[in-house]
Amino acid sequence: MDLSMYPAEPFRIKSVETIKMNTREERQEVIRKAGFNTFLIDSEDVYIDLLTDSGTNAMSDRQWAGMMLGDEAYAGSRNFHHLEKTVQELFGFKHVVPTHQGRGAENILSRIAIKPGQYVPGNMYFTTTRYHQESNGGIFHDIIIDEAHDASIDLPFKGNIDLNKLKALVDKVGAEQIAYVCVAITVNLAGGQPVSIANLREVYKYCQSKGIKVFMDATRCVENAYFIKEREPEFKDASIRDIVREEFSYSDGCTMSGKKDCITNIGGFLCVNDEELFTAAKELVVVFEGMPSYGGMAGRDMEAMAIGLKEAMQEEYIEHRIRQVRYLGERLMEAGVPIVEPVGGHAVFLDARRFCPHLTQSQFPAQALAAAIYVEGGVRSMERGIISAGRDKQTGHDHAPKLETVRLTIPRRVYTYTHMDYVARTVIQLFRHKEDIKGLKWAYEPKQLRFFTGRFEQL
Ligand code: PM9
Repeated sequence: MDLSMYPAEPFRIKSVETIKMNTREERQEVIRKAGFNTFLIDSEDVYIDLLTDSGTNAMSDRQWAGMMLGDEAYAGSRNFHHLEKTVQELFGFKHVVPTHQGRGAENILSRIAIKPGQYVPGNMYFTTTRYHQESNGGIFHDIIIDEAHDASIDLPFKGNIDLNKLKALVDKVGAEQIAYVCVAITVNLAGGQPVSIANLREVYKYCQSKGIKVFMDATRCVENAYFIKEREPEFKDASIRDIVREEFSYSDGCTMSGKKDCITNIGGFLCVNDEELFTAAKELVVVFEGMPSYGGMAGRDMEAMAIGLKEAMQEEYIEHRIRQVRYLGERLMEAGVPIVEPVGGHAVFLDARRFCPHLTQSQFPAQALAAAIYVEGGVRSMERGIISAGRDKQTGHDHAPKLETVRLTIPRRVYTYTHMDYVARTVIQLFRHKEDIKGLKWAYEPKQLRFFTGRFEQL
């Protein structure tokens, strides 16, 4: 192992939170009571929590100090102005509409930009994003490159859009039938895979020629920028800040879940350049979120978000972040554990099809694997396969994605390399007796976003 590949933490620890491990027998009882759904386990019963990187970040001393500067006025909070100015400077968009989290921004964008029956092409679906698009009459259309659906293909920019797929859709339905193109940077469900600047450029150029708007899902835009610096020769000497600005120059706006790359625990925003869309967004934000100067966030949260976004642009921070995730992935690969390759930005995705070859997709291998990992070592992960994909809105049939994965998601600045070693040991140990993992069936299936609260029984 080349240790120089894994930089030490670029921070020291000022405040700690004790974690403890329960027994295997206790965990067996916990998972049964949780209906084999890791979302339904109490945090107290988890040793290492890799459910998500969303809102689970450790804030810095500067962010906590900023919390004390919260201006909790109902309207015109100075923290909003700080956030607005920070986002305008770092992202380059004209207007910023705050929301309580990412899906608040997705709701507003979908309502103002989609007419029923229009298509919303995107580089792989995301659960909440597609939900809002579909509930506003949109039709999601996947335009990611084919390779992104194959866990074992290793490509530098596996999140890229296949321009030919986009062109084929536009030729078939007409440009006026495209609400906008939604480009996620990085692509969560493909494994946190990045999109190159070359791809963003060609997609935007084409969309402009057809009068189609491009909106980015900016949720992990800083992680995407790191991969561009690492893998796109044109940007090897550019700063992360400049690359982030370059990314957004190929779009008309974005939605942002501030709970990821803003290194905070809550918040989000929508950015647009267009004046009419901005007016429409401000009209709707008061219905769903709050005044356009707080959008469901407290003043202190907006302050923490403005500071966190600037911290996320620091080169040492993002290098450690990406390499720590890669460290876990490489420990697993060395032991022959099948994962989605290459390792992406925020998580290591286990390939449940190859991990549990004795289970068919209709026996929910990824859901079963996530439950088994919890029992094995108190590590909480998340299913990202057939359960997360939900049902087709028209036919009611299950979407059956090629990627059937379990996500080990690393919160920002929370765990150390030693924690990653523990997680790797747990998964490797389970891999050695993987035949013991039993399939699952539904006990309760919620109507929407079923993965959050669904319950299962062992077959
Ligand atoms: N992502 C995640 O764990 C939390 C909700 S799903 C378990 O990955 C993208 C790319 C996301 C995302 C949330 C949202 C929604 C939009 N786009 O959770 O509403 O990864 O802030 O953001 C989660 P909010």
